[in-house]
Amino acid sequence: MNSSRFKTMKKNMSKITPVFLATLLWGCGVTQKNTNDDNKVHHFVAIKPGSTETDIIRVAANVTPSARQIRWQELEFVAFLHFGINTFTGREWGTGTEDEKIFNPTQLDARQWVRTCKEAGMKQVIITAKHHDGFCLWPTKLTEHSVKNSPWKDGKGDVVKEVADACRELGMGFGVYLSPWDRNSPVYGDSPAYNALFMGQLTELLTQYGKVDEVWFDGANGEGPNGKKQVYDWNAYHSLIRKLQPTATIAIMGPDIRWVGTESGYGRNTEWSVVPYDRPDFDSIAAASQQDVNFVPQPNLMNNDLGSRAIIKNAKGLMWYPAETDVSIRPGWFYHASEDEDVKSPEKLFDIYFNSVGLNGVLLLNIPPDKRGLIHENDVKALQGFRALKDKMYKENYARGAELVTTGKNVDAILDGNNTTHWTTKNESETGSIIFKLPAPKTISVLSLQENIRVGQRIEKFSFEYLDGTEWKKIAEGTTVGYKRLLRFAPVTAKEFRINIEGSRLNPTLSEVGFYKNPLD
Ligand code: FUL
Repeated sequence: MNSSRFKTMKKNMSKITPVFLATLLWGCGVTQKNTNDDNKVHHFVAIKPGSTETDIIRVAANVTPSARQIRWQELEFVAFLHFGINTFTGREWGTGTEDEKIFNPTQLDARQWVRTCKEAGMKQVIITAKHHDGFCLWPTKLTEHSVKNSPWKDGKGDVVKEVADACRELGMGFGVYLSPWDRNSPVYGDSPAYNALFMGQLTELLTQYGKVDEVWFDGANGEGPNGKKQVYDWNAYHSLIRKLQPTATIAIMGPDIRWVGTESGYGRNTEWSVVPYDRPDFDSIAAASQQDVNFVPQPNLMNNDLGSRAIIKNAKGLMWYPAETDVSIRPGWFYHASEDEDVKSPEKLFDIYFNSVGLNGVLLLNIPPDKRGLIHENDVKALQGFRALKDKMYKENYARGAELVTTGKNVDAILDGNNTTHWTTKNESETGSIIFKLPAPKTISVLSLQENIRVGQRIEKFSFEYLDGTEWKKIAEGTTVGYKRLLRFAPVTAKEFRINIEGSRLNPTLSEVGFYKNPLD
């Protein structure tokens, strides 16, 4: 890990409150029903007592994502929209005592938000329906602290509805962020009463706005040692979501998607989507024949290694729990005019893209609408610049048209544009290679690899070479691939390239391969 990344992790760790940590350590139980077509649960697997390391690796290689996790992973790039009372106070964490009257966007246009996101290449947006300050962006019946008591649209407006409608109109996924920590609610800390209120808020959000594709539960909680102690009923929240919106993914304090562990936009070089899960009552739960399984996510999400052999060899169970990399386009999560000149450049966003989507993650990029209720011109410009870089890079896949020579089988699958078909090795081989003989020499500087995650995540070590005369020379190497791995390197001009899979958990797969030229070379 480079030192600046380490600094970012440390900075973020200092923001993690004890309550957040305790919540993470406690974990979140959920009853999850399998939604895979084949009617077998493969995203939670119990390790039988007495299993050897070889047995565990075999199990790990066969853990696969649920249908909702596959849908989410394929989105690749999702927008976060932090908007609310903080937009009007300049705070990042509101106190909960703000007057509803200060919420007054003058030109709010949710279509502009969603269109901007779509044009940037995003596939889904997540709106902060309620942040820690408790102010609700929809006219909830459950508190007075909402848009209905603001001057915006004479209290008749509903931001959540406008965003949901715009998403439907523009063919984008729609998700809600609902902060469990609520600094306004008088019943926060009276656990049963607040849990009932929270379930009521969830019910409103999940029944009044059509299809909801993601529910994002933040783990942050800034209550100090003398603060209110709310015991969240995660189990009940999760079950309610499964009932009301069965296809929605539940992120962060939930079973489907894990926080990558930083808010920098930079994931791990080795990123496993298969991680351990353990809980004390695991045995009795596993006895439920894996049809309904409670689980607790592996707690130390900021560790550098979550899923290597050294980690999983002691696991009691394994689960598919992929990483989401969240970061803001500005220094803050909410809009502050003072940060208008600090919007991340297209080049920085491109770098983040390689370090999130290109490291087996989904990039959740926050774009905070401003006081007018519009995405600021500077942010729009940065997103357009990013999109242009990405389009330029992906315009031509230089691997297309190559003659392919392999030690494995079904090699044409890697260039068929379909990530559900794949190349693999023969017999039980955990290693293999593919040679690409291009029709003419080409200059490339980016390699894109994809595993077929429907089969699992297996590759542990790979390298990439080019033929220099009669000698193969190494260009790049890596460990995990997962859904997508992008590697950048100094431009190389050659006619023949070779991918070597040097280590894998059972037979490796490759569903798609791309050779590209980085527009920033
Ligand atoms: C954190 C929150 O405290 C921030 O305000 C922001 O919402 C971020 C996405 O998550 O935990």
